[in-house]
Amino acid sequence: APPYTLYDAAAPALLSGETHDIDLVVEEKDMTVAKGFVQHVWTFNGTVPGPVIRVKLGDTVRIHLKNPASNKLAHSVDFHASQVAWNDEMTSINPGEEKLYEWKAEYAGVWMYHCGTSPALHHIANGMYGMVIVEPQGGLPAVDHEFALVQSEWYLGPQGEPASLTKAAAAAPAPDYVVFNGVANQYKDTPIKVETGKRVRVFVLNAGPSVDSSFHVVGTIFNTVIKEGVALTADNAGHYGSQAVDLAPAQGAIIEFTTAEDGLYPIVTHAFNFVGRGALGLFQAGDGDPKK
Ligand SMILES: [Cu+2]
Repeated sequence: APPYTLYDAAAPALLSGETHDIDLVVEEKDMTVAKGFVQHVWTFNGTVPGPVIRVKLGDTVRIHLKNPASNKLAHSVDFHASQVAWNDEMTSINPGEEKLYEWKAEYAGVWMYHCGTSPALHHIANGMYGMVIVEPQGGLPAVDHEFALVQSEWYLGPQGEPASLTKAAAAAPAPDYVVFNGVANQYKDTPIKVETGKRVRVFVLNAGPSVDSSFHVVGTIFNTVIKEGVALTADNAGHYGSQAVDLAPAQGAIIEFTTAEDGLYPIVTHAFNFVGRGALGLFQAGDGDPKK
């Protein structure tokens, strides 16, 4: 298997303007999803997850979904940030077709998008998902670092073939890997660098398809958690904090914390059976060495 491609964890900047024309091109391709394992994945714009789309409340988003003739399967897209009829914008298109899916960002938050073509379980399990960030009224306050992390599962099929629908469909799903941004352990191999004592914001989404996340960053306390429209903010009168954020499949959150000293701060789901199966990354504060 070729080496995997690192997925940049930095959150993209807010798109400028009020109307956004965005191409989502479906690409069916090989991808190294963990060291030694290649799957024939289905993607939006060639990556798993697909691109992070960041807009603000009130914006109009015009998604141009394209399914090139070189693909083998029908595909579609479902934006959870939109309010549209399922049998209108979300219908599937065949190879060689394209369609426009226009929606208005009417609610702020961290949202999932995914292919909904039957069996949607397989299209999600094989890579067709991504994150939408809708900034709230007045925008998000400035912080020092912003990242986007999408948790998801891999149910490996044979080398070079799509993920296993049979394994994904098990009543008690047992993924081979649970990963952040598509690849097992990539941020353990290449830690995400932050400055010590600076404010870090992470947009987190659990794309599933089926396993819950308990998102936790070892050695930190979240002083801000905005999850599914419910907000814990750093200025709360009782000075409450949060240690782990439970995200069922398709739920998202904005979390914020600071690192107390130079060192390493593991990124995990505290559903700990998955930490040894790919769900481990690192934030590195400063040079990573607390002793210096
Ligand atoms: Cu699809």
